[in-house]
Amino acid sequence: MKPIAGRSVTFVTCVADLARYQRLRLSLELLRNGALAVESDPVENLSNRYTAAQALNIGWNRARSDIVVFCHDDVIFPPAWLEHLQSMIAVVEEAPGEAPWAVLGPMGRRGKQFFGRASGQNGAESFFGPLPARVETLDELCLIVPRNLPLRFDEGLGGFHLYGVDLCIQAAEAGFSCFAIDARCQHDSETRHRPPEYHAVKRRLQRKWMFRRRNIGRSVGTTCGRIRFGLFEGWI
Ligand SMILES: [Mn+2]
Repeated sequence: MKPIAGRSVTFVTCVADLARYQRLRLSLELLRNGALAVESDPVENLSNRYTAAQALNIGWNRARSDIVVFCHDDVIFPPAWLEHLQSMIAVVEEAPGEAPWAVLGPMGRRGKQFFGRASGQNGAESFFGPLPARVETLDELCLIVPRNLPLRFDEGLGGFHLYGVDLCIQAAEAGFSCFAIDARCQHDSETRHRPPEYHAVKRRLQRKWMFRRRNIGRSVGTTCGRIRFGLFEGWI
């Protein structure tokens, strides 16, 4: 890969709410981008015609940058975010003995432990270090990938949940690493409850990985809870 300072970045967002997206867009315009070339590529989804995976794959497939950042439309980036990203990528790529990275994000989980840094609606910051940290899964609020990663979001899962968890599992199965990084963004998520759709997607994810896992264990920790892949887990 090129030195991080010379890489370009595209921000891809599945836009379900224009007011939220305007705030995100403003934060992207205010990013101090140094040597990085930055562009924003919203995928309009006001009428819900796409699932999250479909919308984000549209952006991934039309991106031409070195790095793609996928984020919720209710995320706001602080002005120095790209500088944090740049220094975290440098640390991850210089770490000895690690598999190449596939997915990075500001919040993730390994086993029972959270790793990352983010702030919520009230501005309260969560920090779980040390960072960067290798994780099993990352939260969908923000996912960072090399554009030429030979993977895509699984459009068979449907809905708007767990597509990042699935991408992290795909990455592990393909021999890549995923890391939580110290690159805080603000997530103005309104709800913490899991809608019925979450459980339907979770069952599809469990069925998908029940028998075809080689590198991941019998369960993964996610920022929404533990997902087990044992026989019958997908049906209960
Ligand atoms: Mn959100």
